[in-house]
Amino acid sequence: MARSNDEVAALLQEYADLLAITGGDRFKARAYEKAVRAVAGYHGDIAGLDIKQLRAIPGVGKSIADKIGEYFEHGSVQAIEEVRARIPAGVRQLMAIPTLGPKKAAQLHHDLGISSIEELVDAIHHERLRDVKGFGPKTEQNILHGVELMQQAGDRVLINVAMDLAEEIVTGLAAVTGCSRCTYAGSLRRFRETIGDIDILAAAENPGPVMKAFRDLDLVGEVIAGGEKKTSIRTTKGLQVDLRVVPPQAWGAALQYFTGSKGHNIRTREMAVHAGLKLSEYGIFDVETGDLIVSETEEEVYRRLGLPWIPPTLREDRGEIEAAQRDELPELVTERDIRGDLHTHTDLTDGVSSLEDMVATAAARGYAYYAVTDHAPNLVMQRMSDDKMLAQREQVRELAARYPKLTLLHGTELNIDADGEVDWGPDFLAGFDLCVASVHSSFTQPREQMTRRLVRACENPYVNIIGHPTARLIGRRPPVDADLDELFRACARTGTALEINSFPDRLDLRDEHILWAKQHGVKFAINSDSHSTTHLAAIRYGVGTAQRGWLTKDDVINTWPLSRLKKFLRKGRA
Ligand code: DGT
Ligand code: CA
Ligand code: CA
Ligand code: ZN
Repeated sequence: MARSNDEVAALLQEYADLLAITGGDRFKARAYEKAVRAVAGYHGDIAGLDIKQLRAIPGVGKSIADKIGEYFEHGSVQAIEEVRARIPAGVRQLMAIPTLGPKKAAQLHHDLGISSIEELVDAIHHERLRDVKGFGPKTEQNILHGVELMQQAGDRVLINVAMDLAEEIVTGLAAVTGCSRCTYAGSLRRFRETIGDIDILAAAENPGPVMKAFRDLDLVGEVIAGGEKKTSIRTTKGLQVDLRVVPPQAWGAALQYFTGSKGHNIRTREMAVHAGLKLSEYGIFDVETGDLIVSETEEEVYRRLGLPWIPPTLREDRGEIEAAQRDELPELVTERDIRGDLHTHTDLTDGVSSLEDMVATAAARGYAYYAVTDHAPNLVMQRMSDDKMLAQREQVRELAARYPKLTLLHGTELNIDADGEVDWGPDFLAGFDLCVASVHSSFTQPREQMTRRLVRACENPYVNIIGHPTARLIGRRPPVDADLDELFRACARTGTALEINSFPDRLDLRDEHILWAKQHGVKFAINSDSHSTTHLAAIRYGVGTAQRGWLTKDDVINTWPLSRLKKFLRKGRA
């Protein structure tokens, strides 16, 4: 996913929101929203395109292409600056509250003169919102929750944003003469779902040239602190990046230290102390003599503590030290183990790539199987019909002939309605190779109803996978409230897999829930939920999340050979 695509998509989204609140025409705002998806999902880097090539992107018309061109040329777009200037900064802050949205923010500003988050919270506490049309006690709770979500997310960024940046930096620094190793550490190496800052580690006898190259990177907005061994910068987008340069012989100890987590490191340091050793970022030392014992590789560091090497995704002090001591660390699922993707979309619904392109990308990834699962009709805006679905099935069957090594599965993503029913009855459902079923509406149902709803979906013999089970959007929508114990039991009992949705703003199920579900004997599917050919590669984030949930290959149905998978998909069907 190219960074400039994301930047432009964010800019267009902001414009669409601004248009919505300034009462601009709705049609225009919609057009911008469509362009947002097209640009975000575009298969190449749009920074290299001229106006004509930009216009060739479906959903990008002349005026949008011109604005994108203007952005690349001048770094800003006048039309957007103008609407921005018409809206007070405080109101723009309100717009960002996920559960409020641009229109309601504008309404509150207009009717009550609210122009900051503090004023909004205050107004809610004084029940002043209730006099405004369309606001009631429930909306108030929702808004407060949104404010909370926003504050929790703080300045952390989604993992893909940090990863794209980190990989760019690592590539740049690794090319510097004298740099013998370079990698990212910290929460990113542990694949946490959000990242506070990026930690980069490099090895060089002489740190100077690496430090200089770092400060000179294009993405540097400001240097926060610079020293001989450590430099911290803030990128032009506001994310902090710390670089440490260590001598090559201290690489292992430094990598272990800066990978963290803090909790894990406290445990390893205690273990060292008990053994009469001292563990620091420079190595393991004998306390009495002060002699350096080991430091060059992480394996050596762990071995000296009497432990096997512990994968970074487990280093959260959640029992990994004890498991390592017993030599019972799980053999974690890896990206190479994934044989196929079981939840993907095409431009027949809200995807931006054609069926042909999606399948070609899957084949190029070396997948053994691949499921096309476009949205079912109850998600009305996707305009699906029985006929369209059947026609797509024909297309899928025809396309299959071109890919002898890839088995194409025809599926759908059903909508679990408020009562736990799905879009079609058994006769039509029986025609699919597999069905994902997800919650796409009534997100705020009370716990009991939500639990019953999800359990009923599991009991449907045609539902194979519960898609993005908690429906959360990181920093934007809270998870649904359900009794997860009951859901996990239902999954295990009925042979329904839980999805680990790899989309970086979902990562749903999340790590802790995965660990918990695994204890119930639940199986999982790590899916990309791709809406573009560029999204298939995001499966790495799902795999990282699965690792954080201690999953092995056997826990994940889309690592299985096709024959075993097919048996699982038959579920309770007649
Ligand atoms: P983040 O940046 O909030 O996403 O999380 P981390 O884990 O990347 O935390 P960060 O950047 O503050 O530090 C990177 C690693 O360096 C951390 O995981 C462990 C190590 N570290 C940093 N400060 C300390 C400390 O005060 N004590 C210990 N034991 N380790 C530290
Ligand atoms: Ca960090
Ligand atoms: Ca840091
Ligand atoms: Zn979905």
